[in-house]
Amino acid sequence: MSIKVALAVAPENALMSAFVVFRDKLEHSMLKAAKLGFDGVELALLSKDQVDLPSVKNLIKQTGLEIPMISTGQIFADTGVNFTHPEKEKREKALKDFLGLMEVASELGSLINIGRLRGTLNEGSPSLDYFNEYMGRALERASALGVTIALEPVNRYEINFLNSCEDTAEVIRNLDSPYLKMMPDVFHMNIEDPSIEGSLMKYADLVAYVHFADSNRWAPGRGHLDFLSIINALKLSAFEGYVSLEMLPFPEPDTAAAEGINTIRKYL
Ligand code: LER
Ligand code: MN
Repeated sequence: MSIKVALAVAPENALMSAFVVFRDKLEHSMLKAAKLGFDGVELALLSKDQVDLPSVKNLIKQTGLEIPMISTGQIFADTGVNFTHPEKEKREKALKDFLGLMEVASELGSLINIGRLRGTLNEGSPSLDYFNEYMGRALERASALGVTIALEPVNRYEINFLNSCEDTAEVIRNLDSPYLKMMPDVFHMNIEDPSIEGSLMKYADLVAYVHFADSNRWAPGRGHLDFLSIINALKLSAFEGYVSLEMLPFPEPDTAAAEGINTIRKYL
């Protein structure tokens, strides 16, 4: 497998905080993505009840697309539950919903991400212990199901820990599980990392999946990130996997998707 390209999509009732290009019936999104030349779609989900597995499997057959990633930020965005929440009930709810989506990932052969769902570190609370406990429980299930969790560094304006690839790599190495990898997002890296290309190469052994958006979170080509150089760094580090366009649907979804894939394909 070389480098493949996915598009982030969500069901039509998805929250506005989902950074997806198509917010539509999965069938419509997948048919459009296939026509534009994507290899897969990343599904942003809130709960496993949103997915009718037999019909998704049919769509995979019909379109030839893969579903390489189930993203889980909406679990947090919907009700604020997360792995470090001071209330146990909210931490348990975050884990329960996450494990439900992990079953979907297992059925579809997808990775699953943890971004905002990890929560924040709160002074005077054992939030780091909570994080380690809930990550440990998530990883136990991941190993039983054979699903890889991709931990995403997210910039400081959205979350207060694991902002850079360096921080995230250290935590991944400490948790020491073959089912835990990293999902760098070049939008966040542009804020947090000393060098996007440098980090992609330095942590190549951990990188399982990469989010692409330009510096302004519009389609690659609309901002000032150098995607030729970023893609060359991935190639130099022998990256094999998906880069996924997780970006704002501007100026409107069809244009964003088409521009994004055209820019990326030119450099691949
Ligand atoms: C999610 O993948 C992401 O990149 C976050 O910025 C969402 O807050
Ligand atoms: Mn992202």
